[in-house]
Amino acid sequence: GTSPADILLLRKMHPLVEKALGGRFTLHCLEGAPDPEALLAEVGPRIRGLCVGGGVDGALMDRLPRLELIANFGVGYDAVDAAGAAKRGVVVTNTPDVLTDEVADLAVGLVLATVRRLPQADRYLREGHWPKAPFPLTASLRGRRVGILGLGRIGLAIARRLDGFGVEIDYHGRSRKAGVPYTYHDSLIGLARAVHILVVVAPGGSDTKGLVDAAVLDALGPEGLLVNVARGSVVDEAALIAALQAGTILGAGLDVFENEPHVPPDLAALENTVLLPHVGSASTSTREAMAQLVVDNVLSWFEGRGPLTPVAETPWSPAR
Ligand code: 8YV
Repeated sequence: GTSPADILLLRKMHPLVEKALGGRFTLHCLEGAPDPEALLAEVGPRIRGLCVGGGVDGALMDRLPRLELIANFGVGYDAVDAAGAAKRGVVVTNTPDVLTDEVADLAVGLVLATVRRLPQADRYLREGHWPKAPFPLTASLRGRRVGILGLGRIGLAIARRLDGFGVEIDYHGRSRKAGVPYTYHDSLIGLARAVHILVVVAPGGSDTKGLVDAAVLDALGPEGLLVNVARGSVVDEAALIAALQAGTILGAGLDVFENEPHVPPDLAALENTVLLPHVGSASTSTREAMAQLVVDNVLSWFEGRGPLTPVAETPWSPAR
């Protein structure tokens, strides 16, 4: 007997989200609205659910006094003020697990592409250099140690894949993980000193901002490679550019950047970088699974069954 809840989309999302929710809820989308500000003023007071793939701050939440749920499209939710949401009694959900293997695959691909310079070799061939001279010899994964910053779900999936490549694996994070066969370092500098390739998979946000700084890159050393599939904010991008230019490290493979979709021209001008436009989870099937999990969280919440995948800041136990 009650009227369908009003749900707000800040941006156009995966079509599956609108398709699946459209029949059961009253959907509003700010992106593409003739006057987004007027739309927000009009529907804000009625909105009970928010589907997002980007930033939500306290100022926006204050304009949505009946808000109950923020469903984030993506496992990383550093752009959502989850603590502020918790203070307001708003539940935040993300999309863990469904993208773990996809992102881990991409990370391993990026490691190999960076070590063996696969995109550079492809460009070399296309530009017609091969008949003149063979492609210059590259670094190797053989006999290397790989360090993982952030041994969470995705970090562990990357480590398991790399096991098959016969490399030693070390890691650093806030805590030592029980039951894993990898070497723990209680400092990032210590990890960087011990390994040749550092893979960043730590969550973004204020806790990890600029963690990979000039000193860490220095510790990684002139044979070192940095691979980042997490958030650009975890790496001090200016320090990275300086290190790449100076040869402090050998190269970098980056799927994420500080100010996406803008990539510093200095990074693109470097020959020892492999740069991807944030495609870790960007396969048709995985994006569909992420969209479905956004939908399922919204349905579960508004059918009174609670959130399926609440984030850590959201105080929620299934028993409640
Ligand atoms: C993005 C991601 O969510 O899941 C994450 O944390 O970084 C990606 O999957 C994706 O770009 C959709 O916005």
